[in-house]
Amino acid sequence: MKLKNYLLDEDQKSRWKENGWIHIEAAIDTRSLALARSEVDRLARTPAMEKGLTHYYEETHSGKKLCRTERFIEHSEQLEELITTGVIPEIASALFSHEAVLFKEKINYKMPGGAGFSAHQDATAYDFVNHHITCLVALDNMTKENGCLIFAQRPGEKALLKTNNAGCIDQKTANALDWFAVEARAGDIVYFDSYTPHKSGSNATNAPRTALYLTYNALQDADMRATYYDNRDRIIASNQESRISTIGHFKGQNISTSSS
Ligand SMILES: O=C(O)CCC(=O)C(=O)O
Repeated sequence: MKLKNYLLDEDQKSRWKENGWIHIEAAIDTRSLALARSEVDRLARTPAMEKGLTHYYEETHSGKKLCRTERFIEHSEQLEELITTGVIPEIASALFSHEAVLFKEKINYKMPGGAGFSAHQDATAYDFVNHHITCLVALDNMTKENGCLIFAQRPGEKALLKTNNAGCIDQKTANALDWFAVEARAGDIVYFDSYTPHKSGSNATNAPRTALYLTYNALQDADMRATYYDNRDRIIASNQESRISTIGHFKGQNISTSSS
């Protein structure tokens, strides 16, 4: 899978340092975008697998819909190549100043009527390593109407904001932040740090808003993907946990999981 050759310029590096996120427009060429979309469609139709492909569903105004698929690189050579080789992990490595390794990968479908996410910092959701960077790959245009990401300024490079019982940013703290929506076009990528506060709205349009979220950590902190997913398996199996994450940031209703 080919990406346009892309290197971070000085302006992007300083915006990353200042804000903890950067938006790179048209990073993925049309052919690769079409291939990624068709692989995502295929994965969405592929049955969940024990210790493998995991699907999560939510109840929407038009019935039960797929909201997330995780742990899929073993089931798509094309997506594995996009996610683990070439420009996407190379930029993550540049942002870490160390070689990056994949921590987890997910597809958020945000179907029509699909729910948004409460204000949170990913650092509260991811165990095992304390610093992650996520690359969002927009497979559809992401707009305010269909629930694009909305960022706020980090309180400090590695500072955590006050949380509520669900592990999300407490309401009063969230209300005091300045939020700005980052709209993106299909083929754009957006990197954000695990300490960057973010949230999103629901999808009020009639079309899905599909995006890949590829989360990396510095390899020098260990390769924890297998451990992370083994732990998720245990949580899901032990208490029928139906949250899509270790924190309760997803606002969807009647969440259900199928991993086997
Ligand atoms: O896809 C979205 O709208 C936001 C996703 C998000 O913040 C997350 O999955 O942690």
